[in-house]
Amino acid sequence: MSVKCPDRIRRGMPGRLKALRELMDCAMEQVDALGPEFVPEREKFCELKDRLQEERFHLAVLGQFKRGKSTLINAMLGEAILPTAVVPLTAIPTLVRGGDDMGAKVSFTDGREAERLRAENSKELSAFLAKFVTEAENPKNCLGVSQVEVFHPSEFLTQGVVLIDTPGIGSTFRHNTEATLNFLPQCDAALFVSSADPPITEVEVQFLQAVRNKVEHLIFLFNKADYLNETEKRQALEFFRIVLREEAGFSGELPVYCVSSRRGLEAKLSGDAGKWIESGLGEFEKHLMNFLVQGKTRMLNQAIARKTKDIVAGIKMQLEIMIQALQLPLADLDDCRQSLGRKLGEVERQSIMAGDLLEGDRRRTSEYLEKQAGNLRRKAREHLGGIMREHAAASPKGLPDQDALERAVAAAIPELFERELGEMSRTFDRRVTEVLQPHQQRAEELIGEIRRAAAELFAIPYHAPAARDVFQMKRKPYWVVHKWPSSLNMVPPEWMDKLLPLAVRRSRIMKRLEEQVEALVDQNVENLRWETLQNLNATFRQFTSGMREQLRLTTAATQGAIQAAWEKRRDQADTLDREIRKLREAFARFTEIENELAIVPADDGRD
Ligand SMILES: Nc1nc2c(ncn2[C@@H]2O[C@H](COP(=O)(O)OP(=O)(O)OP(=O)(O)O)[C@@H](O)[C@H]2O)c(=O)[nH]1
Ligand SMILES: [Mg+2]
Repeated sequence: MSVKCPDRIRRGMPGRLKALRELMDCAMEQVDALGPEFVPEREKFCELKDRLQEERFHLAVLGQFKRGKSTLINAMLGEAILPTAVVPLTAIPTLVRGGDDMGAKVSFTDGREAERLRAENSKELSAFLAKFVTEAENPKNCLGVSQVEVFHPSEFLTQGVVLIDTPGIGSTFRHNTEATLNFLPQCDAALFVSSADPPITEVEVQFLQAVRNKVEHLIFLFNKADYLNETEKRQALEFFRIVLREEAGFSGELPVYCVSSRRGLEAKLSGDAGKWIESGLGEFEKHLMNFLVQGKTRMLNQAIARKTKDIVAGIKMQLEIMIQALQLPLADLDDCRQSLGRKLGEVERQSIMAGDLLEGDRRRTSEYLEKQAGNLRRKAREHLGGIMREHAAASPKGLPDQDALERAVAAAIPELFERELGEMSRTFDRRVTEVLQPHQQRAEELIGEIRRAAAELFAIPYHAPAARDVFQMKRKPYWVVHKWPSSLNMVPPEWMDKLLPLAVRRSRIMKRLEEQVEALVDQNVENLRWETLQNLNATFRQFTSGMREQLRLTTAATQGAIQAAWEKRRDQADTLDREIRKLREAFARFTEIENELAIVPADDGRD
């Protein structure tokens, strides 16, 4: 369905448009009317609009087990969807997103087909989820679930927020804490849930110290307020704030909301607005909505408005070229065509050279990865070897208890490699961004050269292309639950072992164990190296094809404008005046759109 262009733009009236979306629809309607030369611009608008539509705000709910994280999400949804219990429960990170219907999708680590459910009601959905996300029904994630997505038509979610329910930290499943820490950089903000029973613990303080550097925006919730009277609430909150400042190292204004998720959920279920306010969640929700509108949405809208403006500037330039070309004598137009053709040939040669330099940088970055993998291998061997030696030293006769050792290694591996995965990804993110930056600049210069050459030939103003976003390393989401190989294949002692002197026996056992640990290290490092290499290559591939496409589009747009004008001159000499008038009108409308884009409201008019 085509959306109509706002009247004031049709009529050329200035005015303040409310929504960026509306402006983009308007620009699309205009390019449609201009004809097939502008199909690539239309596609670019569509792509930006999809991004605007799909961009999601990742809001993680973090905290120690049993603080009420899942109950809080249920209260915000207004239905008991996520399983909650009095024992440590949520074992798999669960993404809750907006959808037309209620349902879920469960993905698995081995790539087998995802299980899906379209639920009739919250009870059915909750029972389905319990089978996969709870420690009770899916102990130690024996079903190999990698991620669970829940879809819900709640108004809050359709605003573009994805709530992420995380496994509680500090439970007996230690690698859950590492996994949670590693996915933090991908969260746009987090809600940290604590409560008075017991008061904030050492584990929470340590966790918060780590979170502080990884998540830019944190909002604190002090849950289960219904257990406390007013005086106790004040005391508990004061204590919580002191710990946040003095132990966890936070400073400045600390947004702490005292809430009762249980009461909030009851209020939503019974439709009691007063009780919802009393639960403290009303005020918290208001704060959150404000924060969302002012934070990410504003940044995203501004970025999209900038890009839209850039496309509009390109369109205007094409229109100017066409207008000029339609007015030039045919012989001059031919000269311009040839000069531009020569310039484009030159830019093409330079872009091939730039491609070779980029390939060199890709190779150097892969070599750097190999070096990193080597360091990690050494580090992991030392760490696990240390555990092995500790066991040997602590056991009678220096012969390690192989079962106990296997358990210790199995516990240490996910912890070590989850942390290293996070470290390695962060190092690579930085490195790849640094390496690609000059290439990006060079590509932009080449695009600028084409535009400048056309502008000079046709004596029209030159519009520099807007700088693109910083290109970043592609990667899989951290919340994918990794399966780190961690079991030692114990070699049973040979009969002759028993006959050997103790020292020889000990040395034989230790050697076998060392070989086993090395094999495990190699296997895990190889997994990590392989995954990072795939991401690295994918990033460079996408960067190269993206830049080539940009150059191709700029070339095609400039040449296309001249070619279209040339053909019109040849075939429709009698209607030239009408054509020029039409193009000038279009030019004026795009100028209007450009002006409106400059004042696009940051909140996209969602209020
Ligand atoms: N009184 C009271 N109990 C609550 C409140 N919020 C949650 N609970 C209870 O606390 C228990 C734990 O709640 P969950 O939502 O499962 O906690 P969680 O943080 O998701 O726990 P894990 O998934 O194990 O990390 C449940 O019995 C809830 O009913 C609250 O505001 N007040
Ligand atoms: Mg939970």
